[in-house]
Amino acid sequence: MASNALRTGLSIGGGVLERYADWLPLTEATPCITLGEGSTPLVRAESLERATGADEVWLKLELCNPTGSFKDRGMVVAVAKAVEQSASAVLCASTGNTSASAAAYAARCGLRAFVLVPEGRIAQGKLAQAAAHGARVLAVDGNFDDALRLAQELTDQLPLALVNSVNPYRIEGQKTAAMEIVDSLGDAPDLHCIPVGNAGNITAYWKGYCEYFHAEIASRRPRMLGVQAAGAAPLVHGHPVEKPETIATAIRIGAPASWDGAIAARDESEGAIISTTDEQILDAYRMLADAEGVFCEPASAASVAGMLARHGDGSLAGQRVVCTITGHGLKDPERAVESVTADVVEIDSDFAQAVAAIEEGLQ
Ligand code: AN7
Repeated sequence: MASNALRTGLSIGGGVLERYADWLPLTEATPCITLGEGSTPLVRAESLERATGADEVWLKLELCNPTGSFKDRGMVVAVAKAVEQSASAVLCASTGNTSASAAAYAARCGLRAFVLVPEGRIAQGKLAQAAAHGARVLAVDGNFDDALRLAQELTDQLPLALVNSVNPYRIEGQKTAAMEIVDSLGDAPDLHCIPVGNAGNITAYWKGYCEYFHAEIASRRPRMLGVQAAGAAPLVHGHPVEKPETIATAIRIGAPASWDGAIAARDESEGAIISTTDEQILDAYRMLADAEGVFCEPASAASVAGMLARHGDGSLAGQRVVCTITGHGLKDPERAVESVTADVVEIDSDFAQAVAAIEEGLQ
């Protein structure tokens, strides 16, 4: 009884560990930690329905998680297991969101966090999060793939818990997003679009859909459409990319750790992994903000860019589609300022000038 009271007191409604306990590798000794992750909104996107001919397009707003990205679902499980295993510190390599999430959950659990990031190539908001939560940041002179290699070497040698998605607990937690979608819609969609970087998330969604299908909670599984950035599209080319480049820094990854998981998701679902240009990603980024009121980071817009590139001809008629929106636009404020033309009029503190600016704006 006492432990139940403690559990429900951690967050009203419960987080991922509490709500999906039956589907996660928890034991009596796993602490039921939470920052209120999961239970993210699923919202209709009518402009995307018009653009693709789909009956329904839904956006799974993973940017509404506590640290502003989908990473929290997997991180809560990985950090809970690290606590269970008496780790005193966690470590990850990251393009930014994993490090923000690791730093937050470590802070909550009193663990030290070390994060390896490619120097100068992660969005400011993400760096600010790691700093705010007191993580030690190792700014690596190299790209994400170099940082991940180093992270694996370090955790092989030192008593630190590796909380990248090579840690299977991360995938277990992240699969709950697919389960939530089925719980919300009553069944799996026809098509699921998702950005792909290190490929943990597409692997996790596919696992979640498969588990619900085998448990007969879902009557079918979706085709998975993974979307990479053209300059960082190893899974499309079929070989690693040595120098990945894209403005979508979150998915600037040349050698995805969950390579096999992504390929299995693609093939078993009869789906596809495609690439879109940075321009297509930014067009989708602006469209989501402008036409749907959803301000995501560029990498997140890749799912929508990919859907539009493949199905902008109306070929989704009769289908129900879900796109995962993985991270928040506020993570990368410089990108927003650079890539949209802000509608700013400078005026004195003067009624008549304000009215003139408003009247002009209404035209
Ligand atoms: C917003 O934080 O890899 O294919 O180190 O931040 O599971 O890697 C982030 C990846 C998509 C790609 N959207 O997911 C990291 C990191 C956003 C992301 C992805 C990431 P995966």
